Amino acid sequence: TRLTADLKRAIDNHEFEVYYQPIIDLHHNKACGAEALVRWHSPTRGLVPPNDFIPLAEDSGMIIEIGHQILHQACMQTYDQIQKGHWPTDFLLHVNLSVCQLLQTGFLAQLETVLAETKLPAKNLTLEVTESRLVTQPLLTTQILKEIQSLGIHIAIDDFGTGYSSLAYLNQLPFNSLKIDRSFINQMMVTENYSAIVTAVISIAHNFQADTVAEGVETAEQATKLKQLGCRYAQGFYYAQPKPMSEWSTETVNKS
Ligand code: G
Ligand code: G
Ligand code: MN
Ligand code: NA
Repeated sequence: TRLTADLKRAIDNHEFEVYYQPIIDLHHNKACGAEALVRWHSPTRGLVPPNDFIPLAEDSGMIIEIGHQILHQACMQTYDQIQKGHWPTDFLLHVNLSVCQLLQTGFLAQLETVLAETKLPAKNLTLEVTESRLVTQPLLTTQILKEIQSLGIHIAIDDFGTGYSSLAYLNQLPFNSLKIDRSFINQMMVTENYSAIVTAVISIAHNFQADTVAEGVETAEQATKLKQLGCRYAQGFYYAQPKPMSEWSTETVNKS
């Protein structure tokens, strides 16, 4: 198709740009990390959001090369920000990973190469994987995630609570943080049931010595509630939209 051809050209021409959305430490009300969210600058289509091309990239296998470019760009820019003193030395860069990237042969070597080339320490990198995508190959993905952790890279489970995986499976899965899906955060103020779900996720994470990141925080009331429930980290439009590195500068988020 036309989209496939355009996407191929986009890879050759490096048309992808990483945007960053701050992740706020609710204890200090400042950014302690950021999630990398890719955008495609297409010469004919304009700025294309990931939902419009990541699925095709996954089906066609192009996600392998696109994912590599994204990871490289994000690690390079993060190292640069830390070097310049704009971001703290313990800043956590979150990069989304498709399961097909995880399962490609030589992925571990690719990770090590990217870190070596960009000089970003492994401890500054968190890879986000979507829970519902892992269950297709549970044993293999668990094994690979453990190997990734052994490099010093952290694992976050994205969209947690929306998939069909069991809590028994979670017990097998290596992870350093759970990202609470924004549908729960959204409903939390409306329905007591959702507030109970958020409380349960935070409790599960604590039992696994893992952190929780609330996604899609849009109001001060949600932020206050999350603090009361003991959630440590949050991201969402209340704090900031995803934005290109050129718009980040040294600005910090200050909201209580
Ligand atoms: O930024 P936006 O809200 O449009 O992102 C939509 C979805 O696209 C998110 O759920 C996110 O997981 C996915 N996504 C964004 N950037 C990347 C990326 O670099 N790699 C992969 N695999 N998915 C991404
Ligand atoms: O699936 P993933 O969690 O990676 O998705 C991140 C997506 O969520 C991005 O597309 C980003 O633009 C979007 N997003 C970030 N903050 C908010 C928010 O506060 N509200 C909503 N509705 N979407 C958000
Ligand atoms: Mn994510
Ligand atoms: Na998510």
